[in-house]
Amino acid sequence: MIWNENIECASRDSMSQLQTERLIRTVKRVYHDVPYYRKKMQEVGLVPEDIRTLDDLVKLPFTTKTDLRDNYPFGTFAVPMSEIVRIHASSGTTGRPTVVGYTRNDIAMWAENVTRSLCMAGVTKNDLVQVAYGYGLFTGGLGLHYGTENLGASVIPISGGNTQKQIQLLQDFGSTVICCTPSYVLHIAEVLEEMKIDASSLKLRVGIFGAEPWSENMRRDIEKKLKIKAIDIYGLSEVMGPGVSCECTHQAGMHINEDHFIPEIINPETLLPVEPGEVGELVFSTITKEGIPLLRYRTRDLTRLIYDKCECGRTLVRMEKCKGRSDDMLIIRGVNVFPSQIESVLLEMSETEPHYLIFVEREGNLDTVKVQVEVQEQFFSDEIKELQNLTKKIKYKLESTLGISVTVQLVEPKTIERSAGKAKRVIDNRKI
Ligand code: DLL
Repeated sequence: MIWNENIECASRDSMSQLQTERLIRTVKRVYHDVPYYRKKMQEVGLVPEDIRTLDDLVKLPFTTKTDLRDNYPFGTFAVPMSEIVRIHASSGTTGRPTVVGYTRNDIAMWAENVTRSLCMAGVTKNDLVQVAYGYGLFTGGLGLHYGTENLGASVIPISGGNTQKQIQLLQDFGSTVICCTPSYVLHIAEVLEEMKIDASSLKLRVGIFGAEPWSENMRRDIEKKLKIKAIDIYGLSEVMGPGVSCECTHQAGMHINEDHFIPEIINPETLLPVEPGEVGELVFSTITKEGIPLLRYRTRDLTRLIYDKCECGRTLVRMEKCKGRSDDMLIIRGVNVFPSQIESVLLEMSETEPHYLIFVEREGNLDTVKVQVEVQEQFFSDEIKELQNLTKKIKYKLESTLGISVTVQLVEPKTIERSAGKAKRVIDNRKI
């Protein structure tokens, strides 16, 4: 089902017209209402009247996470606090979190976008949706919650963690949809196996997974273990939360809700737009948000845009599964390495589990990478020679994919810490 056909299947011309009108309005608003934006525009000699078409977007300065942090907590809000009905904040591994505020209209707009996403994933009002993203300052739980209610499906607001309880509700309530991080659902699958519960005895049919990068190989693994369709959902708190884009059942890229968010892809070094279809950093301008509108926000996520019409009939532009983040990219002895490449290799192996850690150290002037990965129970034999052979095999595959040398350490199943939210997979101990 398509939730809002007029928009989701609009012609490129009418979408561009709508985006242009909304962009012009947003630029005027922020110039007048947010001193931060006025100052930034004045610095490059821009007035709102300079922005007349979508092509003028590139004239606007970028906004970064640092800009939001410098104006912590509410400095970039565009409305008085009396209009703000909800506040969320991004986890932020270091320093201050990024704070976002929503007006009543923003909450309704967010719910609409998540409802569209659920419909893309094939969820209907007859579904029971177990929301296992964290509820709280993180946008995952409440974002999926409002979208599910708006669709008219039944929401089970269990939040993240408490895996035994998750499984009990999957069994007793017969949840048909689960929403959580891909790493957490793999943990649920693992506990199901330990409890000797056959996944096909559950009613689960769809999973809506996001909030962290995950590879195609991980998708296949989840689909096989849980016998469900695994759908990728994307979003970030600064721009709204989950539902900025989502895959449809064709699983061929995530449709961006372009009537609210204009995407651009730039080269993160030159900051210039890339050629259409090329990979680069995703940048969003919000064109309907009231609480905290963002102009040209640099997400740091790397992807590319697909403009062809999708088989589902939607014309909304699609973004490919995120390749990683420009700031997650590891530079190891001058070579660019993405954690997602390592994940892909590990998940192709039949002997390993999808649980791994990447350690980066600096010894003298040399960077070293160690990949720690769990081995499946049946392969974790006491025969040292076999384990040595497996280590060699993984090392060879990783090295030929990445073009750098790595050390591989096999560990026993279930020794790497599991997370109920976003998994932390890279431990970079270099002091640079
Ligand atoms: O993670 C919002 C969200 C919640 C999205 C639930 C999907 C599902 P933040 O905590 O602000 O917001 O983190 C945003 O997470 O810039 C990406 O780097 C990453 N991310 C989110 N979704 C995906 C995805 C939420 N599907 C940051 N694939 C983003 C890859 C993702 N990375």
